[in-house]
This record gives sequence, structure tokens and C-alpha cells, in this order.
Amino acid sequence: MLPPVKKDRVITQLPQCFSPNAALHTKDGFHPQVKAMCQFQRTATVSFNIAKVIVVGDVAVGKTCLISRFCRGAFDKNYKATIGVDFEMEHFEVLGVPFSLQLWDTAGQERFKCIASTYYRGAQAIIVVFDLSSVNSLAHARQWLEDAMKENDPSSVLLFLVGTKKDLSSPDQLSQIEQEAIRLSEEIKAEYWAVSAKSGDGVREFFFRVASLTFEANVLSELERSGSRHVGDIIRITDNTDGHRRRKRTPQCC
Ligand SMILES: Nc1nc2c(ncn2[C@@H]2O[C@H](COP(=O)(O)OP(=O)(O)OP(=O)(O)O)[C@@H](O)[C@H]2O)c(=O)[nH]1
Ligand SMILES: [Mg+2]
Repeated sequence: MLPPVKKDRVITQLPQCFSPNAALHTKDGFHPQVKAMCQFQRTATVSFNIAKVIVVGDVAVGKTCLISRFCRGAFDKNYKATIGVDFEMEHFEVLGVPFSLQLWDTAGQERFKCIASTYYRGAQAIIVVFDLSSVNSLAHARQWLEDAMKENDPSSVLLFLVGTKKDLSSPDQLSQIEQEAIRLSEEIKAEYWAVSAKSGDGVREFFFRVASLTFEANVLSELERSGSRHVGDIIRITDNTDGHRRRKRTPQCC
């Protein structure tokens, strides 16, 4: 039996993106076909009720703190390196349907990279984390993405580029690094977010967006797999008309 969903994990509307210049899509609501499917309650028993999410990035950029802030509402100012990989499960209800995110928190330390990379396979979303106060960590984001993408199908993975430790930067510093981050997000077709695990700023909104977009993508690909020609048409139309950022088979970075 599925665990009960906490009241504050119920999603009834598509949460907004952080920046329209670097969003996976900028529509106001869930895809009409997804809403219709959920209304008919045909979703409860099929495979899209869970999504694997891997979190990668340089050592000490704040991956573990980001996850802990969301899952436990806690922040630890002392650094404890992740050894290999950690795992958290978060349960949501999206449009009345139970949905879970499996969050794989990987180690940034070089010596654990080999172990951590064995968990990359089969991700529906990849979160590449960098530290907003470290230009180097942003420069390394592309390499993290390339490594994670080797184990996944680029056409079916949603990408998020997340700058952490927002609390440490002045507005000027922030806007400088954000320009770079938004440029990179556009290039790699990722959605950009800036957050602080210390203050909690943006963390809940970010994970709600991840849950909503992975849910939407899972439902659409399930519909496509199950042979709904109508949905296939809608997906192709939205590709061209409403700003959906669907990834091509060969991403520019990999
Ligand atoms: N000021 C501030 N410090 C943060 C924030 N997030 C993380 N930190 C600090 O940054 C350090 C590293 O955080 P972690 O979350 O352990 O980093 P990590 O990316 O998981 O590191 P690895 O597991 O080694 O890859 C810790 O001392 C945290 O307290 C934040 O939003 N603001
Ligand atoms: Mg960690």
C-alpha cells in the first residue's frame, strides 16, 4: 500500500517556472491530455507513478542540504561528505494521482564518482547543482551532465540546473552568475533555478516543479506508448507552438 501523502505535498496546479528565459516550458497549466487522463482516474495502477531523479554536481555545492531542506525541513551547516550515494523518497499527489520522486543524492568527491555513476541509469530527471558563489562549480556543470547523460536517453530526460547558496551572494554577484547559468540552461535545454537550502528560499517551489513536470512527461509518454494517436498529435503540435522544450536525441553538450 502507498504511504499517505502529506497535506503540503498536494499539487493541483502546475507550479510556475523560476525564469521564463530558462524554463522547460512556460505554459500556465498541465497539458490538457494529462488533466483529462487524471480526471478519468486511469492512472493509479500504471508505471508512471514514480520517477527517478538523480542529483549531481561538484563536491560541497549543497546537493545533500538541498534534499534535506525539502524532505526534512532541516539545514546542517557542517559539511558531511556523501559517500557514494544516498536515497530519499518523496510522495506527492498530482491532480489527484499518487506520485513519488526517488531522489538519488550522489557524491561529488572524485573518489566516489565511479560508484555514484552506477546509479545514473534510468533517470527521468537530472538535477545538476552548482554553488552560486563559485564560478568553477558552474563551469563543471556541463561535465556532470555529460557523465549523467551517458547512462540515459536524452530524449526522455528532463534537465534542471540549480544554483544553491543564494543567501551567500550579493544581488550584483547573483545577477552576474545567473546570466551565465541562464545561457548554459538555454544551451543544454535545462530549467534554471536559484535556491538557498539555508533559508529555504525556492526549495519547495523547485521540487514541486520537478514533481509536476516529471509527472506530466511520464503521463504523456505513457499515453504515447499505449498508442493514443490523438495524444501523439497534441505532443507534436505543442512542440512547435507553445514553448515546450523537448530534448532532441543528440543534445548539444554530449
Ligand atoms: N550558506 C549556505 N550554505 C550551504 C547551503 N547549502 C549547503 N551549504 C553548506 O555547504 C556545505 C556542503 O553542503 P552539502 O549539501 O553537504 O554538499 P554536497 O554537494 O552534498 O557535497 P558532497 O556530498 O561531498 O558531494 C555544508 O557545509 C552546508 O552547510 C546554502 O544554501 N547556504
Ligand atoms: Mg552530499
